[in-house]
Amino acid sequence: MSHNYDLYEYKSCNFISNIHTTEYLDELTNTEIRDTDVIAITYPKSGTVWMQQILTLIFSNGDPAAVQNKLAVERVPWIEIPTMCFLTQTSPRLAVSHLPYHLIPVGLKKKTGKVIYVYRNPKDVVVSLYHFQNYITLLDTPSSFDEFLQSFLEGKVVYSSWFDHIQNWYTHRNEFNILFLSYEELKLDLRKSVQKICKFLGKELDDENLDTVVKHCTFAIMKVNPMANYENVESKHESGSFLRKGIIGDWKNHFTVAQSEMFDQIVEERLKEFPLKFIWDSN
Ligand code: PPS
Repeated sequence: MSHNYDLYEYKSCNFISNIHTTEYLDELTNTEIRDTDVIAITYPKSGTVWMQQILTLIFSNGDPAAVQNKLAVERVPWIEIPTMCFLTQTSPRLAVSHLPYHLIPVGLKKKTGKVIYVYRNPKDVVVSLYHFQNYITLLDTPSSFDEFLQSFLEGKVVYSSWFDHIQNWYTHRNEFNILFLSYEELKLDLRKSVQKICKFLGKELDDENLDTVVKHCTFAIMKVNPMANYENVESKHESGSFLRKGIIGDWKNHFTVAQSEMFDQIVEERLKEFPLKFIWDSN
């Protein structure tokens, strides 16, 4: 399908034309960061929208109206998308970003603001991104899963290499006020994960408000909330949605045994001695 979007490289990272501009990315590097800023960092398809929902609800003390009246991007914008107005938000600014470590505003590296880095097992990331590219107009449709898997492993996808992203963020973790959290932890125990996030942010919720946060952050409720499921995004076809399956281990329905073994070997080589562990299935 022909469209007006293309990937382009800026400082070793792939961005989307007409969405990201180099002028704004330059400006962002030196933008002022406030003590009260909270930014969830993710590689694409690792739990960004989930964090938009969780952060909104925590900061509204579990008020469901906060996630029912406004699109997730309007409440918790991507910092690197100029039209989303991160810079003009009032404090506390809640935001998300897929930016690699080297392009993040330098102010954050002075331990100003708080960062929550959410990561997901990369086999599920690649599957989720594959379906997303088949669905959304602004990214090219892959010719096959196998071809897409190769592109992912070579970092020839939006935001480039998953390996570089997680490694660089983790290596430089001491420069930030940062919490690392996995998609799978959120999925396996959402309540405990929300409590962990609250503790990190210094927010206290009573049991009732915590219950409301958890309820409105479940996949089932988010999927039927048009403000969270991005029903307004331009898509290539009617079937499909932003919130697709929301499970751990869907890669098993897509990878062949050979692809899985090859992927495991690359993970082992690229992440030798990397301390964060990944959860590959829900058992
Ligand atoms: S994006 O486009 O990068 O912002 O996508 P992102 O939000 O990072 O990731 C989308 C995947 O996260 C899943 N998701 C959830 N899973 C479980 N529970 C909840 N509440 C939830 N919210 C979002 C979403 O379904 C995408 O994963 P897949 O595997 O494609 O379903």
